Amino acid sequence: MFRPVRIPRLSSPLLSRAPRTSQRRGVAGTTPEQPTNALGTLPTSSSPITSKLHFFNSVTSGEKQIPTYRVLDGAGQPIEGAEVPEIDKALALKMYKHMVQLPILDETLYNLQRQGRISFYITSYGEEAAVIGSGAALAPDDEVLAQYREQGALLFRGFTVDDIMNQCFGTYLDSSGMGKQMPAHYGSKEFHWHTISSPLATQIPQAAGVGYAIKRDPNRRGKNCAVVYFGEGAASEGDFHAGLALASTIPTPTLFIARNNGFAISTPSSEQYYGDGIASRGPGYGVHTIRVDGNDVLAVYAATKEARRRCIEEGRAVLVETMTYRVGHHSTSDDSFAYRPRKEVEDRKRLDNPIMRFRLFLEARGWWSKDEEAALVKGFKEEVGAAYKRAERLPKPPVAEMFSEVYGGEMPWNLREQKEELGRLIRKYGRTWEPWRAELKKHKGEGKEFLD
Ligand SMILES: Cc1ncc(C[n+]2csc(CCOP(=O)(O)OP(=O)(O)O)c2C)c(N)n1
Ligand SMILES: [Mg+2]
Repeated sequence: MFRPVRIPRLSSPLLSRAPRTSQRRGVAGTTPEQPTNALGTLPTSSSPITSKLHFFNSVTSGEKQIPTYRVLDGAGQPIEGAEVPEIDKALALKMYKHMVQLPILDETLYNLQRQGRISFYITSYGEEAAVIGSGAALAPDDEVLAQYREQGALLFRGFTVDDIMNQCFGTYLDSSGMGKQMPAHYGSKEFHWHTISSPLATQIPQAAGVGYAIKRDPNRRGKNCAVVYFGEGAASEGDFHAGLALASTIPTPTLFIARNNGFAISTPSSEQYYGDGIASRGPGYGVHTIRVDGNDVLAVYAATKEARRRCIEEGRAVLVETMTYRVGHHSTSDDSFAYRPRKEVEDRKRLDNPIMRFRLFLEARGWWSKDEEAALVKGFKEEVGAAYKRAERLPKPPVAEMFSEVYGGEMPWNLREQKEELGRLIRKYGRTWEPWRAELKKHKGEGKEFLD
């Protein structure tokens, strides 16, 4: 969990130098100048002919990187020239509360995995603003295809802590996948959250397809968009390019949100791309693009809201790159201090803490106080503690459910065969062999659907 500390104004050397996540190895050529004399165009394109032998590798003019949009400084105050997005107290507090809730939930579930009580977990430490700021700017029925580190946006929609626990413990009340998925692979028809799939980037072209389905549906066209979250690491997959190409050539309301958190497990983003981050790729596909300070919740909110508006009004893809930093280990299968200095992480937590930046903003407006903070944290800790104890006591789903609802429609022949075979084995060993008896006891109904 983050420790709240007063953070200095943005004169800190750590924040004033270009963050490691957006560093380039050198910009060699700037965008070409437009020819001053009219030499015409090629017959097949409107590209003006030039006599200059000029190579380029930048999407900005001058040897500059794409700028990063920011509203709040490191101390939570609006920066010079920034327009604070229209946000009322109720929404601001809802966003803040979810930002505070997320690391409490993460800490509990991370520790439960360390104790061997769940098999896996993945935290969002440090990315609370990127996830909640963007999630808050969407309509509750926009279709979301997330990567795996965005559960904060799902909670924001109304998924409960109990829902999270039932999924992570794989209980019979798991509404995401009826106990079939690894922990942290949430899904919800009710909240328009497509089930997380582990293979990276598969959700990106799928999102372009969902955008296309929305475009074809007269009830949703002009009303909703498909939203896809992915890491900068996932953006190295071919699927990223397939998804952007699809959404730009067959225009669809698809909103691409890259979480550039500096790492893909142990691979730093400096080894992930040579160009100017993920944002530089948007113009290549003719897609409206913005880069935003991912630790500034108001900037992420404003950028996503405007991105969504363009997406829906123009029916075209938009790309948002949120610059943030993964403060936690990649997952419970990782020890990040094997590949990055502990001090770097401690410095980031202390100097650019997204929760603290927003809290200072709220306090300055008189919308939040120390006492309210203490009560909120206490309440969340109690809620999360009670929810995991409830889930831990619940049985796993009935054994026969292992085979149902894997696919829509009729059960395919191979699953029917496997189900029959399991039934034979349970009837043979289920009552007599202790390891099978013990295993069956963990399931609701104890396998009786096969025994009777
Ligand atoms: C196709 C594929 N390759 C590799 C992996 C293993 N893997 C899981 S997460 C991950 C890193 C992804 O990094 P990024 O997209 O930046 O997201 P982040 O974890 O930083 O949020 C990798 C390599 C995978 N799940 N799928
Ligand atoms: Mg990453």
